[in-house]
Amino acid sequence: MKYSFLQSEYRSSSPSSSRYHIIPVPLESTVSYGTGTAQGPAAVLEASQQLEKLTEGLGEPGVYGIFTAPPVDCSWKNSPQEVYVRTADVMDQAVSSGSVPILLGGEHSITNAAIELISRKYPAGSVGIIQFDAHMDLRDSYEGSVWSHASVMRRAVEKGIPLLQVGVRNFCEEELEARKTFHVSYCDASQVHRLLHSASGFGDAALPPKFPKNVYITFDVDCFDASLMPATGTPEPGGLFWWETIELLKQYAAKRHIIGADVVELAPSPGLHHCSYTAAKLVYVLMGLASPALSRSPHL
Ligand SMILES: [Mn+2]
Repeated sequence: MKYSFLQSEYRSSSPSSSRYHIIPVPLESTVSYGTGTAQGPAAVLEASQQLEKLTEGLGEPGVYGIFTAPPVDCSWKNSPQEVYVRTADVMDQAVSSGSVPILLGGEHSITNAAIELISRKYPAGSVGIIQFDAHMDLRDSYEGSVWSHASVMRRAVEKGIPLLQVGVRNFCEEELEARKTFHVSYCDASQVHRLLHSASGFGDAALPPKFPKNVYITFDVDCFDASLMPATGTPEPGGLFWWETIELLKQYAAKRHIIGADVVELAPSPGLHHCSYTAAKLVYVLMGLASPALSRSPHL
């Protein structure tokens, strides 16, 4: 890739001395509507050059070191699962060196790598996934593939990983059923909208008290309202805007420990460079939320 994350402000530090490992995964094999998500990682890295060192309320995440890994080889022979395992290996290295892996997609199926990592590396039930998405992605399979972006969260819940979905507003009957079967928690987009205008605010934002202490955040950019994020394969109206997204992320981060994250499904579009920048800024906010508490100076 031409750029590393925020290289305009920080010299790329070594993997072992970097708290954050940015891992580009330009996979695009099962997308069903608009295309272009293979260009997502490069667009986020380029847009990150426009960020400032500080991010409001979260201090300066970059001082903890950012390492941008080479892009994961997204070719495969028999199954895209080969790509997920390869990606999980890279994430595993990051976690083993005490770093937080952050994947840049690529299509949402790359979260299968995080599912593999969680199953491989952590005791059963000790990590939950918080999914920001317009869709549930809970189909058993889609267009003949169990590795589809539309099935990725089904793979997670089948493995017993607790799931909280945020921002959903388009789904099918099979997915509603799966939500019940697998006891999925949720704060759908309509609910976010109602809470936003209620006197009590977001409260616990549907985070169950028993939800694991460690969380992995997967953020499909189509969770954002289509007007803020048109550069994605399946844009949906009625989505989240910036501040409520940040507020919800902060609520969850205050109560849980973030072990890793991904930002997926950006399909950069000429003339819509604000979308790439929005995704880059979100990545930097996620770093800030995964920072040690001491870095969160109230003055910044
Ligand atoms: Mn998705």
